[in-house]
Amino acid sequence: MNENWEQLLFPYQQAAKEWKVKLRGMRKEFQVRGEHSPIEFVTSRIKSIPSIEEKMQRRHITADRLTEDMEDLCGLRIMCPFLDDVSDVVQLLRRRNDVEIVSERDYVNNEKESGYRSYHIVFRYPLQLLDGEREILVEIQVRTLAMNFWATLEHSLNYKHPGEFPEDVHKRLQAASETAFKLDEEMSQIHHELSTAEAQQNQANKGEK
Ligand code: 0O2
Ligand code: 0O2
Repeated sequence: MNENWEQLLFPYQQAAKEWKVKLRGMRKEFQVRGEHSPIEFVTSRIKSIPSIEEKMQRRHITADRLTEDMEDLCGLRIMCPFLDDVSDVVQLLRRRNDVEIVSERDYVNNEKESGYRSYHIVFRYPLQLLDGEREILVEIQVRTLAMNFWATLEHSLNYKHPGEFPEDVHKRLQAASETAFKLDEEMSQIHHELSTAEAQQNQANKGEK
């Protein structure tokens, strides 16, 4: 990697590492409390240099505005087991005092034309560097396992066949996204029913004592 890129991207690499620890820590905390964790697993990536250059051109972002205008240099992804968990994770992030939320995009309820669903949050994070504190932008995408399944495969199909999909493929991918969403709704409903039944059982057991 060119030295300039390495220096520019270092804080984002560091932030990604710190946030992986924080988010995986949240999952662990639910586990030690014996509670359902709305976080199944967490991944991260630093935006690749070709992808940064492509976006700078497409969005007319100049080099001096790069770190302010490109909000996803540091990206994390939280995969949730159930649909309801997505909003729970968003609430958990909103409540934290180590982030200042800049923007939120709800592609879960407002899916993209492609069929893509996820909840995107961009926030400012005060990173501690040798010269002191620096606020950098971090993007977190929150999605269910089914949304992740669809987005990962759609992305790899797009990668192998760059450009626009043929119209019939586009429609089939939209339909596949709808099927994945129905699966999410059904699994969430089952989870809700089982949790309610368990809570009622616990209540009844308490009454017997
Ligand atoms: P664990 O204990 O499985 O959570 P690293 O920083 O080394 O931990 P790395 O190499 O940067 O992680 O990779 P990345 O892409 O950030 O995250 C990969 C993590 O996501 C790995 O966790 C994978 O096990 C996990 N992962 C990827 N796909 C799935 C999946 O479908 N289901 C589950 N449950 N996990 C998945 P680790 O690092 O092994 O830690
Ligand atoms: P990378 O760097 O390859 O990981 P833009 O980034 O300009 O395309 P914008 O408005 O800045 O778009 O952000 P948006 O659309 O809210 O989020 C962009 C990111 O969301 C993408 O990053 C994907 O991770 C994901 N995404 C958005 N739309 C789709 C889609 O139709 N299919 C899939 N699979 N993922 C999508 P990049 O561009 O891949 O970044």
